[in-house]
Amino acid sequence: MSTTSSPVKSAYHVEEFRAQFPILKELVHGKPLVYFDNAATSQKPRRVIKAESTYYATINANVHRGVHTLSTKATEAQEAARETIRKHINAKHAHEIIFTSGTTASINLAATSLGQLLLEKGDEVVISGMEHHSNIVPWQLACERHGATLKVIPITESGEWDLGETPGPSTPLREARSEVFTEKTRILAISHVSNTLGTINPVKELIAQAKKQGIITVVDGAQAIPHLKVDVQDLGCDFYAFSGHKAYGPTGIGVLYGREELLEKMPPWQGGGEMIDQVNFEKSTWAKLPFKFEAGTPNIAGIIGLGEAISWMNDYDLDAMAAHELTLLARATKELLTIDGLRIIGTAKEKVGVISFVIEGVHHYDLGTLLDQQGIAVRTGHHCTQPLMDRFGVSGTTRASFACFNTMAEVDALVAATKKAVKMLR
Ligand code: 7TS
Repeated sequence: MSTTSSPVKSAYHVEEFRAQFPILKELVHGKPLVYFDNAATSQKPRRVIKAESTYYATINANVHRGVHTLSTKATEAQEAARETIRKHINAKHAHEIIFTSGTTASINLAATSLGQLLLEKGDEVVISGMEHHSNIVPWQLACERHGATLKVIPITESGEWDLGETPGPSTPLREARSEVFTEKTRILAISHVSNTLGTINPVKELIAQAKKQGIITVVDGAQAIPHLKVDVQDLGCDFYAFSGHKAYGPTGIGVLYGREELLEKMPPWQGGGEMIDQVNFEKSTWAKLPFKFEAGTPNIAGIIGLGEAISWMNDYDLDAMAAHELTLLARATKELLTIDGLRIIGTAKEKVGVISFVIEGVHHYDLGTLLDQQGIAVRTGHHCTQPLMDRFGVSGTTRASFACFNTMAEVDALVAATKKAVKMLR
């Protein structure tokens, strides 16, 4: 379903991006929409919207089930999307790409199935203190089921993993890491990029350390896929989870990449149609990968839409998009800090275009409501990271998260509207 639109790889023209997002023409409270809630869900370019509607209008049929023409076409379109995604994250095999309903489902699949395969009483699962609830609760449940313990990497004041020293190419992670991993550690589950802080974590280094000890690694890539070029083989992770809807794709579709060798060993997590080889009342056997983990009719339109979103991103330059978002972040950071009593939560050196802040004497909900009245959409609250809020001693933050189509003028509008709101609320 991919189109032949010409790539824009040179200078960054934000208007060229804006023209592709129909929703940006909407007015909110009579004001032009300023959409700064991309970390919750990104907006969708016309090509993605069209790919879904074209699917429904011209080839809608169930996949891998019929011999009729439409079923064959739907199957081919779905499997082409799987290949697009495989290539995008550099997985070795297309059957290592499992379609789920989103990151949450992907991590639940991993936690349930890996838990059953690996965890025994006394074992440990390590996560970090900046995880989204989706990368905490499934592991808690798995630990409860198998008598294992959940351990948490602490977070520094700047919003980075506290591993004893700053990791980097020239400063290899200290062996002090063995405080994080013990001989009982079986699984490491960490986010690539924090949804609340914007921190880009040194996942590759920690994965390398974990691998030395035979620990299985699961990466929550929900916030990385929209901004970073991800190469799962280079990262060395065993699993990588993400959602379509945060990367310009549709809602209700996500991916769990898993290394073939492990997926082969893992038990299915849901039973139903298409995930079986043979069923009889005594015992059933399982379909080959990836279908063993894809019970029931998949979100075919969503898969095709996600494939289109990935193709769309690849027709542009993800690095240029991320660099543009970082210029917006730099301006927002500088200007928001001129507001008396404003504190930024998440000041890591390596960040994507996400800024979370609190303002003395101003509740984030009140600020969010006043910003909305100016047409500015931000997220307020705990961002599904309550333990992280506790770490920073706040009940919630206001978060602006940038995408390729946002402009400097919009950042200035956010800053002006925030200043105005603060005057009203204090
Ligand atoms: N992991 C991270 C890092 C996330 O940011 C999110 C969603 C999830 C997992 C769950 O993804 P889902 O698609 O399955 O819901 N984060 C946010 C957010 O920051 N604001 O709204 C949703």
